[in-house]
Amino acid sequence: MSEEGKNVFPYAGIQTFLGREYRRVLKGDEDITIVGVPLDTGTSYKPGTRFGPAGIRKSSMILKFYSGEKGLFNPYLGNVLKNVNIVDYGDLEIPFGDLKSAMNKIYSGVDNISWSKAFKIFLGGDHSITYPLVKAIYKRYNDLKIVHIDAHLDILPSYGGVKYTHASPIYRIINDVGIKPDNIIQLGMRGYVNSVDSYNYAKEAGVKIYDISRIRRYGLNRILDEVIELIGESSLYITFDTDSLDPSIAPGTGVVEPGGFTYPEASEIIRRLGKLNVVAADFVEYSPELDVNDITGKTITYLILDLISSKFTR
Ligand SMILES: [Mn+2]
Repeated sequence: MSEEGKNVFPYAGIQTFLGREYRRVLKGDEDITIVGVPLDTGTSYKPGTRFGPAGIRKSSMILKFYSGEKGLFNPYLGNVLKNVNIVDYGDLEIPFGDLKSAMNKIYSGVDNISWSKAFKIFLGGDHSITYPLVKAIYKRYNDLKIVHIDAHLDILPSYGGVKYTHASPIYRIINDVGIKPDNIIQLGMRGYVNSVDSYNYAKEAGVKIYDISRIRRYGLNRILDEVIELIGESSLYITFDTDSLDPSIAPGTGVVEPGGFTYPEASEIIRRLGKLNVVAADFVEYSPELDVNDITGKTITYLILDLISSKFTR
């Protein structure tokens, strides 16, 4: 199978998502553009997500060998992503230590490439990046709805006096971007880290909250039927926090919470949402330095594949 000069093996060559082309100047023929957003200045706890995009690329490299024009094969789905043009844009250029400036750079960085109709996947980065990402996407899709998959509500007005943090993206999306709370659906909240004030704020504002206990009590598919009905034909943005997953399959994140989604649960959510009019997604809070044997990176890679294979398999 070896082809001379092509670095076909997964441990060889430059690391990009699935080993696909690194393309800094978009041409307009891309189906999917992968964009890294390396930042951890917004974290309130263990840092390291600035290495997230590189970590996901590294974890995805094992699939390089299988990921050519013929696409990938899955025993259940069959062939997927055949002739789907996936490119890796590399990372947005953003500073560390100056969160306000980082937010502006993320917004303008995405705005600069959003002429391209390609489906965009953003690799975080801590969750503060979702505010400028959504701001840029909303500019092009003003019917945008949000599905937020997370252990945490992320809806604090500020955290210890700091406005732009990974605890606040949903608050910023409502109050600074102007997305109506009832166009935001939250899945998977659990644990003891969420404050009663932020929960009450979200509830009263009209955010649709499906905590993980409710999802399990009523059944994932029944809840998803409801969620899919709420979204309808609208453009959809998915923001996926690594800590929505159970720590046993996702130790590589700063704020772990027991009792999270299993991979089959998260996969089912992502694959069903992938059939809607999803226009962009982010996968945030992956911290490779906290990972074990790339378990978390591999799980996120698979969820990204679940999303794009669901969306692009017709
Ligand atoms: Mn979060």
